[in-house]
Amino acid sequence: MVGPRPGKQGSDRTETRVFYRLPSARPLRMACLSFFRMSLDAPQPLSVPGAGLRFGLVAARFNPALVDALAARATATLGAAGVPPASIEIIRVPGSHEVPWAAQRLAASGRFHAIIALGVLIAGDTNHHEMVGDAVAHALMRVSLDTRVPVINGVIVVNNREQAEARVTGTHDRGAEFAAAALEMAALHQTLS
Ligand code: RBF
Repeated sequence: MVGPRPGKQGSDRTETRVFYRLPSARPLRMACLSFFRMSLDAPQPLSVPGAGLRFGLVAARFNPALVDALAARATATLGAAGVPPASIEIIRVPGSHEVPWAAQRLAASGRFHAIIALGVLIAGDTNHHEMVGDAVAHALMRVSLDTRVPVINGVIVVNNREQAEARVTGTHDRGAEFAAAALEMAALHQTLS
């Protein structure tokens, strides 16, 4: 709000109309972005012994090189924690949109302490990837709460391939982070069951 405009100089008339100045688009956009941007302050992974824990892993086949790398890093992290390969069941689905259904089937089987759901959604000409990403996130949360089996949302939503590579094989190692979260939640699931 700018406030009431003073009257013309030399005039005793004060204009009472109130003027609002529209904010320029840039600060507004920055405010929205920082409001919706998630923190990057990830926790230090706990050292959770993986022996005796069983994991279901669902991976989309869309963007195969990226999703395969996510899956490889996730399974390597589980292995390093002592989870034998036989305790990790991997199933593939066409795309990220199909991941929640498969996660639901695995979770409902009662055979796993945690499920890891992996996919990479990259923007095309539209915001389709954001819509699918939102739907998948909600569905995975629902599966987790309905079945009481922790489900790790490892479906990455990015604007371009470069961002995806940075998160999968570059400066970040999301596959390892998802596996670390799965180990922690699986142990918690075992303790609280
Ligand atoms: N699936 C993904 O996992 N990642 C993608 O980046 C992706 N992009 C898509 C783009 C379009 C235009 C369409 C139609 C589908 C895409 N899918 C993607 C596949 C989607 O998750 C799902 O498998 C299909 O829509 C079939 O339900």
